[in-house]
Amino acid sequence: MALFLVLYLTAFDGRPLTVTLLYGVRTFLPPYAICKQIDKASGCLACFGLDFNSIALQAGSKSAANLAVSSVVFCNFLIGYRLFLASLPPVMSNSTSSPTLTRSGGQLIVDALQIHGVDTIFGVPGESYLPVLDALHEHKNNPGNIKAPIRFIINRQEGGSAYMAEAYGKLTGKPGICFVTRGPGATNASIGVHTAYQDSTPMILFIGQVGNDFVEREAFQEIDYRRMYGQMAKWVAQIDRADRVHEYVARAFQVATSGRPGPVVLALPEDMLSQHVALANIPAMRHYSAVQASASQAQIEELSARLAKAKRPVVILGGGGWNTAACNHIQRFAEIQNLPVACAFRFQDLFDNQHANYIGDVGIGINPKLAERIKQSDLVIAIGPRLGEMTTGGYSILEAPVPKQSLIHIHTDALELGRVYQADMLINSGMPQIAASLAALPVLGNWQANVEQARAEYIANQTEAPIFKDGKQPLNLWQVVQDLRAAVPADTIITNGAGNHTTWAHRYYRYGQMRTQLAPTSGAMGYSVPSGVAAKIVHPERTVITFAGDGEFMMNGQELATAAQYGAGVVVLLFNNGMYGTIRMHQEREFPNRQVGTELHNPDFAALARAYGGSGEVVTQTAEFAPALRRALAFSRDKKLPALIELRYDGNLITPGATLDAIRNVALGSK
Ligand SMILES: Cc1ncc(C[n+]2csc(CCOP(=O)(O)OP(=O)(O)O)c2C)c(N)n1
Ligand SMILES: [Mg+2]
Repeated sequence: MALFLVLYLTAFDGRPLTVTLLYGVRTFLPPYAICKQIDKASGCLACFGLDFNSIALQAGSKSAANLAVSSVVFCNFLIGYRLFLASLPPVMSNSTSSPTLTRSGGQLIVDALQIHGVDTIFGVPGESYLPVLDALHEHKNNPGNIKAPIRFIINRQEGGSAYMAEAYGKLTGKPGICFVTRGPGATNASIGVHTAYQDSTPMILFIGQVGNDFVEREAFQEIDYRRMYGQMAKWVAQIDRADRVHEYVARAFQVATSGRPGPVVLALPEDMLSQHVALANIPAMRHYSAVQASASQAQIEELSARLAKAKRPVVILGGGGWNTAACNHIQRFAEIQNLPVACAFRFQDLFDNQHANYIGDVGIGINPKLAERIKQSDLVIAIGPRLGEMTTGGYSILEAPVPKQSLIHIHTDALELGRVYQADMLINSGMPQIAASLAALPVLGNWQANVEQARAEYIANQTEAPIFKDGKQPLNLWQVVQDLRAAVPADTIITNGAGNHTTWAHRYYRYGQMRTQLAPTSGAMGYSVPSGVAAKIVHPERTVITFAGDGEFMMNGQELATAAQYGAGVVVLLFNNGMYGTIRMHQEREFPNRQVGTELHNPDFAALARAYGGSGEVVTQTAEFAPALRRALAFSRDKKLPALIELRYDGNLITPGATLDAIRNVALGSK
């Protein structure tokens, strides 16, 4: 027995492996994957002919009773030995099949995700992060995880993955998680990271990376992600040691969700993912806890005093970091004070569009009356928006850097305050914090007349689009949106990317509660389909409608395969005008009659949707739309597959108010 013990302790890198020798010891150890390790290690010992029980028996060692006693003594020794090991510095090995009681870098990543409550990952696999994939397999097959399984949604292009993760972040307020491979995977994913940055969406992108042994040689697919993502992520880091995985991942969640939410990028060198860390040396980890600032009492009092004096105040909502409670508080604030509320570009769902105090969105194609109202306002209270180019009409509705109006700018990020606008008051606060404070204010005034007039102007701006008024167009897109509004429930999620067709949603649809709109403020094409599919995966019970352009759809239409694979019955309205319409519009305005690079020869979209297993229809007449929509809604609901309706219309109908011909003629007239 003693000989065996010496042999055993010296033949291996001793450490907790000793524990694994006795099958019976399993019961003394914590549950989770450790038992698997024990089984694995025991199996390994058996391979070496060192299975304790069998050796003992083969050696004819006394009786079974003696064996049991020896086992208990041995066991006590091992527990003490293990405590001793816990006091040693980390032990790491690069072996992928370490027989010690360890976790690999890949396993630690998945452990960390589980601790932080991740339920869904979007990604495209790569050989650069195989240990993570294997850890996901282990996780999936661990009976202890049945209540909290992590779904790995496999995409068809990393742009789709990153967009889906971004959409997940928007929908849930939790970081969207995306895994991609090095070089090509990372470059494909960049569009989603940029979108998350501009849209202030929490997201974490994990990228497989070249091993540290080859780094900086421009090894296969090597990129330095700190430099590549430096400008479009809140934080970019590379985890070089497996024993620091938990520290890095905890910080990633913390950074992605605190202050102004945004994307974090973590690179995972291959060798780190295969390193094993002794269990005793894995640091403990707590669930992240997002941190937001709050306005001081003095600031709330000053804001109140300014509001009480204002004659024509306007509230503009926008930015990241909102939740339903914050939206409800702002609604309460607006009702108590009777204030007009507008929403920034593509943040239209922060305030119920049906509410009497909602007066429209401040973005591309803004209602001119609303633009004028903001210009003439004597107090703009901007709660959350960055006040970027799109929300300020190119820094004209609010002149930069010192606006004519009195401005109170409230933002989650101290660095955003005063970046462009030198406001009268700058308040650094999270949205839930400021919203709760504002909802608790006593009545400071009543701007009922302003609200009623502004609301009337909003509604007037939603009546039939001028280009359809003559009734000559076979397919009236304004009527399409009216039919859509009538057919879908208030919690329907509407998604879109970029292009002129998005105006039909932004201007004529009425968004309901928070997170009924998924649209990139970054103006990125290709977002419509992945965000729609992600929305349906996150909320299978809700209706999801995607507004896609014929150009825009083709950038990530392949994700309909993902929709089919995961039973995501999204309904796609495909606006086919045979061109990159927005660019053509700008072309005619700037260089009339000199069209180049904007014409599209399209595939049969309906047949394409059917090829993915979905349904596909073409609509060319207004009256065809409502029944086609009913069929699409029923198909997507019953079959849990995507349904596509191609809206084929005259490309001349470029905006609700002007045709391409009209834009060209104006441009020619001014030349
Ligand atoms: C990824 C990306 N590439 C290019 C652009 C520039 N861009 C903006 S809108 C647009 C055309 C969109 O065409 P389509 O989807 O057909 O919509 P339409 O304007 O015709 O309604 C282009 C090319 C962009 N915003 N994003
Ligand atoms: Mg188009």
